[in-house]
Amino acid sequence: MAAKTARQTRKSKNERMAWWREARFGMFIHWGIYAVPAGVWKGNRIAGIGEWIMNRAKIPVGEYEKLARKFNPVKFNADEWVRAAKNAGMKYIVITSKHHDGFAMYHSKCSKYNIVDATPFKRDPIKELARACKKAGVRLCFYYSQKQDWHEPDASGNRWDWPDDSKKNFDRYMDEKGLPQVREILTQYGPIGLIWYDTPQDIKPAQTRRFVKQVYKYQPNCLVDGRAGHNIGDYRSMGDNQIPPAVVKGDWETPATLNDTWGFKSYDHNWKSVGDLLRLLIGIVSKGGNYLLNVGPTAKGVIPAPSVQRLAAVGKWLKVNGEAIYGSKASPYPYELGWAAITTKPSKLYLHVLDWPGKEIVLYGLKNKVTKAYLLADRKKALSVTQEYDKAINLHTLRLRVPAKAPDKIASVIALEIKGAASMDQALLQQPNGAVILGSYNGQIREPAKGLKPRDRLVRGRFGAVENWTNTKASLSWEFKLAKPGAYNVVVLSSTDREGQWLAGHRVKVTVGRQAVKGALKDQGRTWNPKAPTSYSDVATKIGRVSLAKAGIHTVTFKPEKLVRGKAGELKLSSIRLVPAQ
Ligand code: JFZ
Repeated sequence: MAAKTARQTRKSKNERMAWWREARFGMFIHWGIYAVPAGVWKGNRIAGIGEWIMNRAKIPVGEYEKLARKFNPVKFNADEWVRAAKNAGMKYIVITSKHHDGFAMYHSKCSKYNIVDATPFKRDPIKELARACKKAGVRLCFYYSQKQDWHEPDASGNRWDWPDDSKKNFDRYMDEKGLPQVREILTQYGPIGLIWYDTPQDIKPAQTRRFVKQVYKYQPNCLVDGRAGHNIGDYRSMGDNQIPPAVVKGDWETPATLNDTWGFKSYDHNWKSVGDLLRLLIGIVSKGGNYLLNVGPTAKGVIPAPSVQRLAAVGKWLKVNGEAIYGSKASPYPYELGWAAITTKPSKLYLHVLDWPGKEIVLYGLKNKVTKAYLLADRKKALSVTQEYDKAINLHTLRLRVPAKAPDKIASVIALEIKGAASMDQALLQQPNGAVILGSYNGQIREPAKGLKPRDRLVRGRFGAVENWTNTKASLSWEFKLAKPGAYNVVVLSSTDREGQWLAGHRVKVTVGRQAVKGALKDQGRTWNPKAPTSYSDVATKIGRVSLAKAGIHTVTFKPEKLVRGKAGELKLSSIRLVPAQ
């Protein structure tokens, strides 16, 4: 009567989520027999993510199966893998127990297509990993591809071997392989932190419910991710490498790559820098999420050295600054500051300074009294604090005396002890460095109520840009609070598409109060958009200069005047920036 016992011992949602909310940072491991071809099939480099090679190259099951015989990860060492995670400061590991290729990376009793029965390795690495995790105090979790299984005629995804969808009986697949395997991974390896289902595709609600119930039946306190399907699950999974532009309420997680693939590819060396990784971690946590960062071990069982090195550097930073990450909650600002990011705990605010201004740090908008301030890298030394309030423009200003040189090249964290829960000015504030960042995601869309076809309406894109500018009738506008009157350059940032392509020539108009500037978009420099996968960049165009005589609230409106058409797609507006013209 497992189900009955389960119901009796199930904790509340908050209790079940507690470890995960504390953890904030986990290791994803994509490991399978796709690491043998490692992105190359019959001498050709196959584009796309490595674990999809069977699908991308349309490899028949009979041929792909032979890879198992070549899979012999003799260098696999569970303790080393767990040490890499631990050194990085990661608190949980999510490993692919079975990916879309259908190959079980553990000893499955209901399918011979598994690492113990089908490879010369013959060991069960998951058993070894479970033991190593237990020893090190890291939570073990499993990825399981519930809907796609390219090895099975009744599951989804393999149309090159089995093109006729009408012959597929997914319930039969579930009963014979899907559900029994989920039972196995929940009963063979001790307590499991969470099950990471993926790509639900056209799964039916009843089928998703069966997969989710199967988890709770065997481990009532195990969590289920948000990709089980039909919004069932314990937390939300963002798209791959997708970071929301601002705080998102509720529990969520971003799965992310260290280079441009999940499963190992021999020729993908596009590693994110330690700085990028730390900014991503801080960015995600400051918006309320967890960061699940991937490694793709080789067919020999080794996590690539460039991954291990970068992870160790992240861990080194966390040793000093972990207090600001683990168990912390989102920023009280409804937008990104750019130069810094904020995380919070009861009566505490952590200011992660990304662009160190030297000597004095200024923060606008905090209404609470600050009772103490110190660097996490130098806790014993109190920083001197002054707080002012400008009644005329309703602006709170906090000043901190700090060392001239940043204690950390990438991110230095200042802890602020405050009275009560953080209370923040919700207006969009100019930043103390003078920058005014008007992100598209919090701009107000204005378009005619009539006369626009539904397909011509603006959309808020996944990475914060406002997209689908097919007409010149729509506009985007913001109100912001200016602290420093003066002259400002108006810069438009627009996004490339996923291939890094960008179209020049759109003529746009930006109105600031009663002043208007106009110009055509041209590429004057690109920066990688950290909210999006590696190939997306923001392209900057300075289109003019305005002069703002008065502090206080101002209105900015962006409107295209003439749109060009081309292969790279329509305009995607990321943000408007006002930059002090020295
Ligand atoms: C899926 C898998 O297909 C992939 O192989 C990898 O395991 C990844 C973590 O998840 O791919 C997805 C799933 C969802 C999105 C993008 C890729 N999404 O929502 O943007």
